[in-house]
Amino acid sequence: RAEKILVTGGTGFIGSHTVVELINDGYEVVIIDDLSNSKIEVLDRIEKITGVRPTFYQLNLCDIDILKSCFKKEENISAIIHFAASKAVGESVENPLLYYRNNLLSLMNLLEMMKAFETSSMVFSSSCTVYGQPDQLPVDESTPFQEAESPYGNTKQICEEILRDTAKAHEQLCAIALRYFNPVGAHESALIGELPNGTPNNLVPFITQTAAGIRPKLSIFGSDYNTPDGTAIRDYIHAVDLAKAHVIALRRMIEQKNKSNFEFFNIGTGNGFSVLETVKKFEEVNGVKVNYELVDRREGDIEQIFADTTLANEELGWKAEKGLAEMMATAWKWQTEGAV
Ligand code: GDU
Repeated sequence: RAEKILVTGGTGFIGSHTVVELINDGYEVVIIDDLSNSKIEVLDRIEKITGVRPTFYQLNLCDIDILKSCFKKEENISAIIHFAASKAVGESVENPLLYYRNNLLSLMNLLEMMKAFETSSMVFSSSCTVYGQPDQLPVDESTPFQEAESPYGNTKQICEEILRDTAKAHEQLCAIALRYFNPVGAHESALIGELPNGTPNNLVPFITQTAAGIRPKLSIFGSDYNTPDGTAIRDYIHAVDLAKAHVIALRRMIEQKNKSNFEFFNIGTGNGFSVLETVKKFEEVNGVKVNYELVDRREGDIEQIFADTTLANEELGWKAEKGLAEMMATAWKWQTEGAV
């Protein structure tokens, strides 16, 4: 019998890519998503890629009674991969309570379910945002958290603390937090990808929409940073590589190979690219032009961050396989062929 995995946020960007990898690895998948930032058609796309349609519940994780009835109905959920969360940095500054409620309550409700229904493992979506602007680069997992730059970032820090404390108090529970750097790119089939609601906040969807003529111009935020070309540097990681890291982390806990019942890993490539380098790579790989202008810095942005991935490489046996060219090619293929 296949292990049954609950994927919250399973119709979202990273969630959908991970569902595909899970199904391909023989897991049974149950998705919970409130569709606040994704579309139901993603289920058709997952089915098209894998031949399997996952069980789907449209519900909000903050409602513990409905969540409980879902756990009762499903029985024997072995593990949870918890993606569902609000993730727009700017919106979190304007509406912090929404972010604290959604992101903290959903995690706490799931942990209650894990206790009540003997589900032992959780993979949690964390972010490199927990580090703020680190003093030393690349940043490794021993780097202490700095004060969060936004309520969104603060929820990721607090969620990790909730996991740490809960794992300490309940030794039957275990969790792995994956600290994502900047996830981009799309599945090679172009059937699933990143589908931002409204105007994109993130760089790569803005690049692809500008190249497609949906947006007139990309604004590059800041050209006076202390970096070789003056634009900010990030560690972009392909969504499929990131999805695979989740399956590996999950298996580590199911097979009880984890070294403690709360672990955390950086998930990036280890390579930093500037915004300008990223735009140039996109143009070069796809043979299209991106209309851009250099403008002022965006508030709350850090200058540069990229990962030391030694721990994930050695402990998880995971390494990013796809480079920036493939990220830019698949993002464009998704924009032009697949976006629902
Ligand atoms: N950028 C632009 N123009 C745009 C959008 C972005 O120049 O239109 C720049 C940003 O200023 C930044 C880089 O591109 O230098 C990457 O920006 P993104 O918004 O794509 O990503 P961030 O590094 O800001 O965001 C990442 C994660 C978020 C959250 C955030 C926390 O994608 O989910 O964790 O870190 O800061």
